[in-house]
Amino acid sequence: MLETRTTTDFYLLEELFTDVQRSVRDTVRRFVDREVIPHVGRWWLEGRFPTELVPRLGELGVLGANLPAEYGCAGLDNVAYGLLMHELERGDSGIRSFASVQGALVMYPIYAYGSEDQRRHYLPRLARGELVGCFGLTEPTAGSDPAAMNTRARRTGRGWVLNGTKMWITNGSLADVAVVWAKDEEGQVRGFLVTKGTPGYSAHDIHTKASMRASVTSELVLEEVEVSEDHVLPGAVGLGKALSCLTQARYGIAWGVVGAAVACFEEALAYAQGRVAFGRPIAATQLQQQRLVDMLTRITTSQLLAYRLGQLKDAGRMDYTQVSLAKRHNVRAALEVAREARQILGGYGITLEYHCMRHAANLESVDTYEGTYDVHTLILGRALTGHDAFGG
Ligand code: TGC
Ligand code: FAD
Repeated sequence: MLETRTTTDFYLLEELFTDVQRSVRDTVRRFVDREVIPHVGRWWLEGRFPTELVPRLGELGVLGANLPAEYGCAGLDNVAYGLLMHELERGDSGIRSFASVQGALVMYPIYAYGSEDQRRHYLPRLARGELVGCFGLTEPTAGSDPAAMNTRARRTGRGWVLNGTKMWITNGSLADVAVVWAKDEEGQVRGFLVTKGTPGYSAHDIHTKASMRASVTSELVLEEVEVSEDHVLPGAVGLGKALSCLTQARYGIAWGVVGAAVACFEEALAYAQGRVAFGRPIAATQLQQQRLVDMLTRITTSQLLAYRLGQLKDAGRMDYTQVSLAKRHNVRAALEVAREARQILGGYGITLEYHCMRHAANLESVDTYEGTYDVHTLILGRALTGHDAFGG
């Protein structure tokens, strides 16, 4: 019989990883085993994101880990970055979301579209976890179609005035700095940095979530918020710039969700071996073996997609439709694995003493955010056929 770790590395990807990639993965794995997994069920039940972990995430170098060392980041390659996302989400999707938002949706746009002063000011502090960021694109009436946003930016003699509402914003009320997307008077989308305490800016948490409970999700309200010219991201002009940040976050998600799936699979396999029904372990029944084989197939397929995507990203050859395919496939595969694991655990599977139900509930959000399964279908459909089916 195969060892569990080997089982979840069925195609021996371990052999392809460099020493640095393995070492990064193992460091984050130990952290998650010791500091996340023993407590996360309680945080989830309490509906609390563990802010005490933020400095630890900074020390570990996971925040903006694939951005350059000259800005205080770890400067990792994208496979190492993917492996650490995998480990964080093996703990909980909410912990991975915190790191995804901070790195891919806040640090990346400052790095890619900010001024040199903005980079030097924000990136080292965000990397250390001294500052927290959030990313405000979605609105109450514009999620899948961000081009329909209503948030407006009006130019004044001294800078800009922002008005609007953003919805479902991860880290919203925790954030010291929000990357806010708004349309200017010509209808051009632009990115702004709004700092906590700016008059007219407030964040209100959403408390009724039955998913992503160990994560802060907020509404942002902007009422006549004045920002000076040095709070504008000079290169962030056009919707494509906002969408390019999503590509970075979706890349991390394609890796991360495999970690959640592995956690569920390992739990289900161990449970099936020990649980006896009708005088034999349920692992000895054909039905449960089929479930386990389907789960392993989904995990292995997802691992291969993520790894190859990482190679393409490191080679500068990844395009956003490839990211859509991996995000769409891997999240749905992980969700199916979590649901199957929950079935194998029977009644015990619905409790927070086990992990699969929490992962399944979280993955419902992951399937929706960063482009729903449907939206990625339409992105890929358009790329394949040349026909834009978003409106039809
Ligand atoms: P469209 O014409 O497709 O695009 C406008 C311009 O942008 C380019 N582009 C991209 N560039 C880089 N990365 C991408 N992913 C890109 N997608 C498009 C595109 O080539 C075009 O460039 P140009 O030069 O021709 O102008 O614009 P559209 O309005 O038709 O867009 C449709 C659609 C569906 C593709 C897009 O709006 C979309 O992806 N919608 C989903 C929205 C979404 O994912 N929101 C996520 C919000 S953030 C979040 O959920 C955080 S969750 C927490 C966590 O991450 O952990
Ligand atoms: P809608 O766009 O209203 O979609 C509703 C349904 O209609 C979906 O099934 C969708 O697939 C379908 N649909 C939409 N368009 C079409 C079409 N053309 N054809 C067929 N079907 C269609 N956003 C941020 O900006 N920053 C964040 O940090 C952030 N964090 C989030 C955290 C959580 C926990 C959640 C749940 C969401 C978060 N979001 C964030 C928002 C997220 O990106 C949106 O929820 C997502 O993009 C979908 O938008 P929507 O909820 O408005 O759904």
